[in-house]
Amino acid sequence: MNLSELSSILHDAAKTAKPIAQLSLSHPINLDQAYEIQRLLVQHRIDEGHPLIGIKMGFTSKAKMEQMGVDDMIWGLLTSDMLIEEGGALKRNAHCHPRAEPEICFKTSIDIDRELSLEECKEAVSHVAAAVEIIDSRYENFKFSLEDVVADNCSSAGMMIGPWVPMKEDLRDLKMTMHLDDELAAEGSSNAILDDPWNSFQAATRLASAAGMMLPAGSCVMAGASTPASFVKEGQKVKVEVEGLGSLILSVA
Ligand code: OOG
Ligand code: MG
Repeated sequence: MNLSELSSILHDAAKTAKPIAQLSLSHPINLDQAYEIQRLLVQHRIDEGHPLIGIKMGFTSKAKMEQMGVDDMIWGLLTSDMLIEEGGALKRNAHCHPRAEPEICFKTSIDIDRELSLEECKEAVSHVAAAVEIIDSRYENFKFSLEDVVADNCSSAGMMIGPWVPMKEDLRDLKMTMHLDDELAAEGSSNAILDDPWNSFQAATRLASAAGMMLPAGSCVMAGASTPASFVKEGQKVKVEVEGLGSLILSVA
């Protein structure tokens, strides 16, 4: 099977919410091939009328790497159909086994086509926000190798972004929590994200530009979760709060 066929299999798994066996078990792929599958996979969504709205970083915290048994940072592509507007709900049945995680999202203010310095990053962002990311591995039992998860667009499935607040130069030491209904499901510090979420944004400029991508002004960049993710159930409310940035609530329908 070629890379395009593998991307179609992953796309169908996402559309039908039916998980598949890990690709790497039957098709040994390297990381470059995995990113090519990811690109082809996302092209299906774009062709179906859902343009790119940004990128996401993954495994930028030890907590996430340990939970998923991988050892490197990854990045994926976000399309418009993944965005759940405020007041909207995640449809549980449209996904295989969705998990939620608390995140910080950046909004860019200029076109970015090269790796920026940390100082330049702060001039390239207009707003930041608390966010919930919904990840939904298209692999059975949410188990994968690094190549598998990259090919699967880093499990990207949905996101809700809280109220945008003007860019903050200091995003260190912010408490991040996630409640499922009234229960505390995850608690961490923004420092868990590569010591400083700005390092994640900088890594995003490096990885995207190295792949030849131009990130247009107004794009979203998700920094990656600081805590392990939690499975969500129909009827639940997911509340994420990031100290100094605010909070948001996502309903699961
Ligand atoms: C991969 C997605 C990782 C993050 O924030 O680290 C990610 C997964 O855990 O399935 O989104
Ligand atoms: Mg994430």
